[in-house]
Amino acid sequence: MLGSTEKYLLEKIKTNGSIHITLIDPEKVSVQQASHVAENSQKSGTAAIMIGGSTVASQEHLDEVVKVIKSSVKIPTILFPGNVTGISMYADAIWFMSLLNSVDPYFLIGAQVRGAPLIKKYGIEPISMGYIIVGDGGTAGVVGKAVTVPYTKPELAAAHALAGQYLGMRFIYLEGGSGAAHPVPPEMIRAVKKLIDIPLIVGGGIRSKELAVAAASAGADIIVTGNVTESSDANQRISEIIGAITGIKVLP
Ligand code: 1GP
Repeated sequence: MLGSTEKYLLEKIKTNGSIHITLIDPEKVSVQQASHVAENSQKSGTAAIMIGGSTVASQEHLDEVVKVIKSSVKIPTILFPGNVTGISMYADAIWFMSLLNSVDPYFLIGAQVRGAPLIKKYGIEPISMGYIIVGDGGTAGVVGKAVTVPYTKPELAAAHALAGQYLGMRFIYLEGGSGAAHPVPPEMIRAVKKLIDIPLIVGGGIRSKELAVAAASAGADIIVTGNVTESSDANQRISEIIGAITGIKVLP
């Protein structure tokens, strides 16, 4: 049985084509800034707000950030945890994710075992996702002890993604690393999309509508942007990105 946030995302992809999600890293923002970014992103047409990062400053701050976002916007809040400490009882949903190319069992299944009972207790909707860190991978790659898939090996990324699908995961996330100088290349997105039948999320270094269109046209169903929200012309850039990717549909 699918939860309401997952149904909402699938429905939105079906009707709109590629959709956009705003990522807010609680470590980088004050409670006020978080509310501001969420409100503006909603106005620009973002589908949901993801909250998380590779490291979390304090659980209390995370809770405050999630609470303020929930009270500022109507769109769903989805946790994007780097660890068990990334769980907040105030969120609607959580990417229940496994870092498929980590060499550390903790990031494959250890953290999930610790987090699962909490998620159940808090009534947060888990959305199963296979997370693959590619390219230089940034902080997430180092913290998650990933053997990152080089951009020159799209077929390897695709094999990871298919393995995730066969394990029962319902979304795949290709992560180029927050602030990546070069986002995930279209050839890699295309190779992954060709092999899987589940929605594909792409993020890391997407900061213009051109880059977003390139990713969406190659097969990204969900484009995640984080850093863009910190720029002075954030609203305009997010609106442009959403305007440009809406309606782009690529079949597997
Ligand atoms: C990081 O993919 C996301 O997990 C977003 O990256 O901050 O570079 O947009 P940016």
